[in-house]
Amino acid sequence: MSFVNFKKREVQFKIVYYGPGLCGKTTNLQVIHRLINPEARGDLTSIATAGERTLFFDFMPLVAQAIEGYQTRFQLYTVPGQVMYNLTRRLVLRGVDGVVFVADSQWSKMQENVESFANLEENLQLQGETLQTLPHVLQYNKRDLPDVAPVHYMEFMLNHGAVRQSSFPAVATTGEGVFEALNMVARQVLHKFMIVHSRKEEGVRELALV
Ligand SMILES: Nc1nc2c(ncn2[C@@H]2O[C@H](COP(=O)(O)OP(=O)(O)OP(=O)(O)O)[C@@H](O)[C@H]2O)c(=O)[nH]1
Ligand SMILES: [Mg+2]
Repeated sequence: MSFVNFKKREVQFKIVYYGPGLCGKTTNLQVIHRLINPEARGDLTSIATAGERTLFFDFMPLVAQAIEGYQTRFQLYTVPGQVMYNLTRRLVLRGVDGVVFVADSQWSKMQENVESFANLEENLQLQGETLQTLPHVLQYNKRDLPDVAPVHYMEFMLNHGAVRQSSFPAVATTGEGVFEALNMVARQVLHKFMIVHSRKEEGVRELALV
């Protein structure tokens, strides 16, 4: 949930990377950590098994100048993709402001992508959220592999709602499509925040995007 601290002049948002096991969620955070200016990010914390599967979550804070006079913090999280960790996914999703849904482009993973997307919708509903109002983007990852489905097929499977969401082909290992997806979800999150807060009588009217 977005959080404003007027005293410290700080605004905080939570962005969650969601998707099936091994689709590349942790790799997204790793490449952001590697490529971004170190002054703009904190440490990457990963709670994983020896086999590098996410056990609880990965976490990394980013700092941006997005709202005039305020420090804007984006807290990036990943969920564990393995089906058995659904309770953990629900915990990580609490108070989410925006989602990057990472799909694995390989033909063999299409069913898992669809199931994970349905699982996201179900878990959001349990906390009174819905993808209809929650900022989110799709990332079609692993485009470098040989046996991948065409982007239009993935759109047909995962992006067929009334409103077409932004989607990005990606190769998370190199960073291709990673910042594009993050920038877009961050923009959507900020946009929603400004709309919601400009309606409230909290003295937040002074907030303005940079
Ligand atoms: N070829 C290729 N491999 C990738 C890409 N992105 C991630 N991988 C590899 O896929 C494997 C799984 O990546 P992770 O980032 O750990 O996947 P995850 O979604 O965090 O998996 P869980 O934590 O189990 O949910 C690793 O070996 C990555 O190096 C990509 O774009 N192309
Ligand atoms: Mg992971």
